[in-house]
Amino acid sequence: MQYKKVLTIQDISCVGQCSMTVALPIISACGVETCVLPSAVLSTHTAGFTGFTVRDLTEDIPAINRHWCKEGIRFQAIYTGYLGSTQQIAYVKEIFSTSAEEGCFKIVDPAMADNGKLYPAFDMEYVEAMKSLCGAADFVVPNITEACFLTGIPYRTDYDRAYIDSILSALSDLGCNNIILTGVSYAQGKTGVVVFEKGNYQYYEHEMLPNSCHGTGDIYASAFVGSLMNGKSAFEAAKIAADYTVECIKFTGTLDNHWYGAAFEPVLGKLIDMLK
Ligand code: PXL
Repeated sequence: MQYKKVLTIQDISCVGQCSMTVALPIISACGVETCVLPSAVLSTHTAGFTGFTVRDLTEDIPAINRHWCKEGIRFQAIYTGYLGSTQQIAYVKEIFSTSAEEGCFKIVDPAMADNGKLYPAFDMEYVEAMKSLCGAADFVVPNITEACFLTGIPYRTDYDRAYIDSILSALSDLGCNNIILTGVSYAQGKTGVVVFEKGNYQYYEHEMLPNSCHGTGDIYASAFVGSLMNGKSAFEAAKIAADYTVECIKFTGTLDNHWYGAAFEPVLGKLIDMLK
């Protein structure tokens, strides 16, 4: 039996329960070897902390990939999240072409925006580059804000199915084959995820919790990747990831003053159970 390896490329926020410190434990808990390529090292994430340090690792990426190529290392999935620079997006595309095994799942979470706004580190040049990375992916996992930046469609909080259809169609025009659009809410008190596979629309609706947490996009994408690597269909993986993320947010709501991330660790057992 082949032991599958996932490569995840995103930053290490040393403190903050997001990006690599979420992806590595979650995908590993799903029983899959998780290799990492840190895009940058930050003292904390950038959403709510001030004065954080950043060490950009763009320059290290080509040599790391050259070494992998020399060693004949190939991945069965490559999952990208928050990247440090536009140049890194070009390097990631190179890794897609040199280090992906035949049939490799390429999953791109264009982690760059939320609630109608880009994260502080990004600009429209980055958005442009991200469009091309999404076009090279098998699965993209944007939230509605990210989808709007990628497509140029104005961000709305009040919308209907026609609005979501227009986003899906514009993302497909970018070359996105399979779209997992998160945070789609058609009814009060409910939210959900759209799975748009080669033009086929499916929707999984679940409860919307009163509290929201930073980093849930990373938890969602990581659980999606872990489930996909366990042989789940895109829809099943999207559903498991949604149910797990809800559990994480619920648990975090029981904690005092846990503002910077979601406490995903105590509910990892539930994710493992969902995969059985
Ligand atoms: O969760 C996305 C994310 C990842 N990494 C860093 C961030 C953010 C969101 O703000 O700042 C450094």
